[in-house]
Amino acid sequence: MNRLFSHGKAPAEQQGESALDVLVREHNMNIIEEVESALRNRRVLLAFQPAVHGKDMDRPAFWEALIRLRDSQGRVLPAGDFMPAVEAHETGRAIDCLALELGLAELNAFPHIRLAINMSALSINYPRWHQVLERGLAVNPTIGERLILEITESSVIASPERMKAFMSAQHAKGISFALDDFGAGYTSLRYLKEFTFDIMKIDGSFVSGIDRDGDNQILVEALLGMARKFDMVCVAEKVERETEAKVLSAMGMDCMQGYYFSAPTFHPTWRSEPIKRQIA
Ligand code: G
Ligand code: MN
Repeated sequence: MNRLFSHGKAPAEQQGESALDVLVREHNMNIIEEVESALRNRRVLLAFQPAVHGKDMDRPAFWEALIRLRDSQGRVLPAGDFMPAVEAHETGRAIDCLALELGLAELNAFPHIRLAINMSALSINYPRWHQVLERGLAVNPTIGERLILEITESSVIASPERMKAFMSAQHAKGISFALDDFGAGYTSLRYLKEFTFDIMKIDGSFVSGIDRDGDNQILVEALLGMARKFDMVCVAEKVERETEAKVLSAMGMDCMQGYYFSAPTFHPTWRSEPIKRQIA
């Protein structure tokens, strides 16, 4: 029975938690249980979305692997539905490990693709994540240079020194780094200076309506200029319309990703198409 509707106050409420706090906490606990059950039963899969070349939009430069869970009813849950509830917990680390394991297996099975795999900066201190990576790299020496690790700027901050050491160790193996959802956080600009990201992914909120929104045009041009200055490949996220794609391409955007080109798919082209289309 839901404690909110039981008689008397729930113990947590007596400790100063509001009814809303209790509701949120219980909702998150349900999500964590759902995620743990999906992990135990390996109801976990990757969806793939291409980031295409800005000047040759039919050609994917790389693909982003996006983790999805199937819940107990068989429904597919996108990462945004469960990651915020689990990111800071052990369960978040388990998800990062599984996403990496599945992505490395895909890179091994298909030697002509490049994949970007999302991870939380919290996983850089997690020994099992490193084990998964080392095992994957040992199988096939070309994997490192075809692997991109995407880190959301909001998760980078915790320990900059460790982050820098981690990045330089992975760079030595040929791995690249993408700064995800750039511009959406608070301390973005510091990251460009402090860390050596290879790719800047401009947050979708700056891309939306760029064909009509003069402010977004100015902001994206400025971000692109910063990417150039710091020698980063620049990717516009969440491109949804042809008119947006044209403006971005004319600006000189390196790569574009979004529903206009393809929604994330469980049936990526490399599993069915001839090899020559898969090469970036
Ligand atoms: O934080 P990150 O950029 O990794 O999030 C990617 C998420 O954005 C995925 O869940 C994906 O399904 C979603 N997404 C991808 N392309 C688009 C798009 O064009 N529009 C919107 N609204 N969401 C998108
Ligand atoms: Mn991402």
